[in-house]
Amino acid sequence: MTLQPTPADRFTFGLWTIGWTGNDPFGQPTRAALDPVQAVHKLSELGAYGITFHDNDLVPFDATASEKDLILKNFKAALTETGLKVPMVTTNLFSHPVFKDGGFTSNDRSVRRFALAKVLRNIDLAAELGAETFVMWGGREGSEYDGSKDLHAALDRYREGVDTAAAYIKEKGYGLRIALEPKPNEPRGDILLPTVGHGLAFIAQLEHGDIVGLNPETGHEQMAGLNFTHGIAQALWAGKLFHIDLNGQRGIKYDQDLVFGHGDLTSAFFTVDLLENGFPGGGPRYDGPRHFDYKPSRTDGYDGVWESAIANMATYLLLKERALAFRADPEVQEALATSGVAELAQPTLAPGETTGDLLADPSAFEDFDADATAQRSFAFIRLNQLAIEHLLGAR
Ligand code: GLT
Ligand code: MN
Ligand code: MN
Repeated sequence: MTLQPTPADRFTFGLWTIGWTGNDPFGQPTRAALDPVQAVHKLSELGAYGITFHDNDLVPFDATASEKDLILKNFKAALTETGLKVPMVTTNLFSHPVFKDGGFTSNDRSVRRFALAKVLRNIDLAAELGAETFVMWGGREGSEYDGSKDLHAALDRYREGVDTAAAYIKEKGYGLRIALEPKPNEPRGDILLPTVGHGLAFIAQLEHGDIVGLNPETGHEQMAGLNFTHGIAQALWAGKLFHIDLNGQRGIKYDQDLVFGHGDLTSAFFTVDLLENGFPGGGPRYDGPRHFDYKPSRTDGYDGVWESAIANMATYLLLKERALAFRADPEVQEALATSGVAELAQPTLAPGETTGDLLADPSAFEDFDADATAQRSFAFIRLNQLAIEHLLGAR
C-alpha cells in the first residue's frame, strides 16, 4: 500500500493549522508566520486536495481594499498554478477584541450587525472561490456567567444570524451550504451549540435549515466525553454531515488539536471505517473532503509542521487500508453475523403490522422466553478484538 496521498483522497487543511505560529495563552509564537502562497505550494506538493481559511487568515482584519486585492490576486494565482481547491471557507468572529462577547450573539447589537456584515461579505468570497461549504464555528458565542446572557434571546439571535446568512446564499444563487461546528467550551467558559446533538436540534428550528448542516470536530466531541463516531453517525443519519474536522484528542481536557490518530486511535479507526465503508447495513455516506483541523505542536519548527501535515494524511490512509481489511476478513464477517450486527437493520414490526397485531402476537410477549433469550452471548468482545488486531496490523 502507498501512504502517498493524491488529490483524489480529498485531503484538505486549514490555513490556520499549518500556519499556526504556536502562540498560546501562556507563551508567544515559536514559529515565524507562514506565507499563504507558500502554504498552497507546499500542500499541493504533499498531495493535498485543498486549502481552507478564515477571511482573516488570508486578509488581515485591518487590510485596506488595495492590500486585500493584492493578497487575493497572489493567492488565486497560486491556486491556479497548483490546481489546489478551496472547498470550504469560514469567518473569524473570535480573534478581534470586538468579538469578546460573541459575534451573532454579542449583547451589543452593533457588534452583531458588524459580525453579520462580515459573514455576508465572506460568503461572497467563498462563492467566488468555488467553495461548497461555509463553516460557522461560534467559539465566542457563549458565556462565563449564566446571569450575563439571556439564553433565549441568544438562541433567537443565533438563529437570526444563521438564517439570514442562509437566505443570502439562496438569494444570490450560490452553491454553498452552511456547516455549524460544535464545541463545548474554550475560548468561552460555555459555548452555545456545544455538541453535535445540540447542533442538530438547533438546525431543526431554522427557517432555512435545508442548507444548514454540521462540521463536527473529533476533539470537540471528545472534550465533552462524547463518542465522535457516534456523533458523525447521527449527523449522517440526519443527512447533516456536511463537512468534518479530523484531529486527535486525549480525554476531557483543553482542545489539543493533535494530529489525526494521535489521540484515541481506536476511535479514529472506527471513524475512518464509517467514512470509508459506511454503515454495515447501508445508509447515507459522507463524500466531502477529509479536512484536518489540528495544530502542529509549538515545540516543532517548520520541519515538524510539514511532518505533521504528512502524518495526518498517512495515518488516515493507513486506517483506511486497515478498515477495508477489517470489513473484508471472512472471520470478521462471521463475527459480525454472530453478534447480530446485520439483524438490527430489520424493522421491529413486520410490513403492515399494527400495534394491535403486535399486542395480539403471543410469540412477542406471552410465549416469549426472556430468560432463555437473555442467555444469548453477543460476542462483542471477540468482534472488537478482531478490530484491534486489524488496527495493529496483526491480520
Ligand atoms: C479555530 C477552532 C476550529 C475551527 C476553526 C473554524 S477556527 O481554530 O479551534 O475548531 O474549526 O472557525
Ligand atoms: Mn479544536
Ligand atoms: Mn475545527
